[in-house]
Amino acid sequence: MDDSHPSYPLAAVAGVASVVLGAGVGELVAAVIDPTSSPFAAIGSALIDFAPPWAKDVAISLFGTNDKAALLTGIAIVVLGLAALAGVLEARFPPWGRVVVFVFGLAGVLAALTRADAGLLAWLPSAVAGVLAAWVLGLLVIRLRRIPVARPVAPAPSLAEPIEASRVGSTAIPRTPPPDATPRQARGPEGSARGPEGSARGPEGSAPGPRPDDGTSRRTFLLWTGAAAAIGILAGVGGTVLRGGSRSVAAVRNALKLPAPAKTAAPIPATADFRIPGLAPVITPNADFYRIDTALIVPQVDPATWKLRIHGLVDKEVTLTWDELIALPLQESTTTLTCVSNDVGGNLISNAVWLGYPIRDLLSRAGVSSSADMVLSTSIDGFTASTPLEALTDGRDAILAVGMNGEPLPAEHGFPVRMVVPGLYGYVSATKWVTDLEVTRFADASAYWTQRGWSERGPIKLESRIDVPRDGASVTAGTVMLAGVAWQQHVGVSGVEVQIDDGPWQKAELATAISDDTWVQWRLPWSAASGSHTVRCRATSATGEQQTSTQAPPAPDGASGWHQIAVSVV
Ligand SMILES: Nc1nc2c(c(=O)[nH]1)N[C@H]1C(S)=C(S)[C@@H](COP(=O)(O)O)O[C@H]1N2
Ligand SMILES: [Mo]
Repeated sequence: MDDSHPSYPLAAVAGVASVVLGAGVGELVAAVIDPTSSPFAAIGSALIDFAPPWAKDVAISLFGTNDKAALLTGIAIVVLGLAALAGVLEARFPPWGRVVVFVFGLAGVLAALTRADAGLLAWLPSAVAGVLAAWVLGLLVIRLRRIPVARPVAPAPSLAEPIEASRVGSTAIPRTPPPDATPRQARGPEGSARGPEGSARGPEGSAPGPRPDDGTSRRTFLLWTGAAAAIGILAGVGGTVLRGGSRSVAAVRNALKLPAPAKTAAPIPATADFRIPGLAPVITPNADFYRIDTALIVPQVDPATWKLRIHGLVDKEVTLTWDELIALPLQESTTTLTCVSNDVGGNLISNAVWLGYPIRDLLSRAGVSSSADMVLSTSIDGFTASTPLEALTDGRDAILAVGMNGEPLPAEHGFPVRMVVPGLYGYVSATKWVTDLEVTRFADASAYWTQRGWSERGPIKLESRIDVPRDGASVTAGTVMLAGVAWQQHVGVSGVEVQIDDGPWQKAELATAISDDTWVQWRLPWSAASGSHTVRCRATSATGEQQTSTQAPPAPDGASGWHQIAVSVV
C-alpha cells in the first residue's frame, strides 16, 4: 500500500459530495429561473438528440414508455461514477479533478444552450453547478490532505470493515476508545446510522486513530464532505419541489373549459367494443394513452402566450392565437395514433376522440404555393415532423387538436395544441406543443427523426395484434376467446384471420369499426385442446391487401410481420 497519497476512497467520496452539491444547487437555480435549463434534463435531452438512430429503438424496446426514467437513472449513475474518479484525480494530480468537474458543468452549459426552448439564462444552472462543484472539490481535497497518513500496523483491517475505515484507520484499530476520546467519539456506534455519503458516520467514532490530530482533521474533512452532500441533496429536493409547485400551466389547464364542438364525431357504436377483459378498449382513456416523445421535461405552454405561425411557401403568413383558434368551429374526430417504434404485438398505439380544427382550412387561409409538398411542424421544444402536404389537404381529419376524450390535451400529450393526422405514424405527423407550420418541400427540409435515419414519410403499415390470451398464458381446455385489434389508419381493415399451430386460417369476427381512421377489435372463439399451442393473426385491409408475414424491425419506417403468441392449454 502506498501511503504517500491521501485515501483514494475518501477522495472519491469528496468527488461525489462536491458533484452532488453542484448538481443539487444547479437544479435549484434551474427551478427558479427556467425548468428546461435543468442541467440534468439538458444533458439528457442532448443525449436523446445526439443518440444514434438505433438507440431510440433499443431504449424503447428495453424500457418502453419508461425510457426517460431509465435515461435519467443512467445519467445519474455515470455522473456519480465520474465524480468519484474526479475526486481521486484531484487527490493525485491536482487540479485535474477540478478540471474534469468544471468540464461536466461546461457540457451542461452547452447542452442547455442548444435546447430549442432555451431561455436567456439557460447557461446559468450548469455554470453554477460546474464552478461550485469544482471549487468545493478543491476545498475538500485540501482538507483531505490534512489527514495525516498513518503507517500501516498489523493486523491489517478486516475486509468486512467499511471502506473508509479500512483506508483511513489503517492503523491497528483499538476496539475501546482511547483515553483522550471525547464523549462524542466515545459514542462510537452512531456510525451505524450511515448518511447517504457516509457523512453521518465518522469512522473515527468507532475507530479513532492513535493521535488526537487524526481524529480532528478526519472529522473536519468528513463534516465538510457531509455538509456539501447534504446541502446538494436538500437543494436538489427543493428544486424538484419548486418545479412541481410551479404548476401554473396545469392550473390554467384545469380551469379551462373547451367550447362545444360545432361538429360532433359520429357516436361510437356499442358494437365497436367487445368489452373482453384484457382486450384494449376501443377508446383509450387518457391516462392509459401511450406516450412517446423526446421531452425529458414536459413543456409547459400557457395558452395565453401560445401562438401558431404558418409561413414558408404561402401567399401570406398567418398567425393564430389560442383565443382565435378556439373561437373557430371545432370538430370532433376519432383517430388512432401509432408510433413507428411499435414492435409487432407492441402497445405504442392508442385511440382517442379528438377535438380540433382542420389544418387544411388554416393552410388555405395562408394560400399554399403549388410547389410545396410538405409541412414541417415544429414544437416549442424544437422537435419537428415532416407531413406530406397531401395528407393535410386531402379531406381527412388532419387537425390542430385542443381536446382529447372530452378534456383539454393532457400536458404530456401536447397541451395546449398538437397535430393529429390519420394514417401517418406519430413521428411524421403528431407534433405536440406545436407552434410553427412551415410550408415547404421534402427536397428542401427534413425533420427530427429523418435526420436520425428514419424514413421521411411514415404511412402506417397494416398490422394486427392478439391481446387475449397474453403471450405465454396458461388457459383451461374448452372454449377460449381469442381477441385483439387490427389497424391501418385511413385505409381501414376488412378482415382478420387467425391460425392455430399449422392449421387453416380462420376468419375472426370484427367489431363495428368506428371508421377507417381507427383500429378495430376482432375475436374468435377457439376450442382449445390441452397442450402447447401457437396462435397467430393477420389482417386484410379495406383495399384487399394482406398483412405481410415479412418481419421488419421498427427502423426505418415501421415494423411488420405476424403477431404470434404461445398458449399452454391445461
Ligand atoms: N413535440 C413533440 N411531439 C411529438 C413527439 C416528440 O418527440 N416531440 N413525438 C412524436 C411521436 S414519435 C409520436 S409516436 C407521437 C406520440 O404521441 P402521444 O405521446 O400523445 O401518444 O407524438 C409525436 N409528437
Ligand atoms: Mo413515435
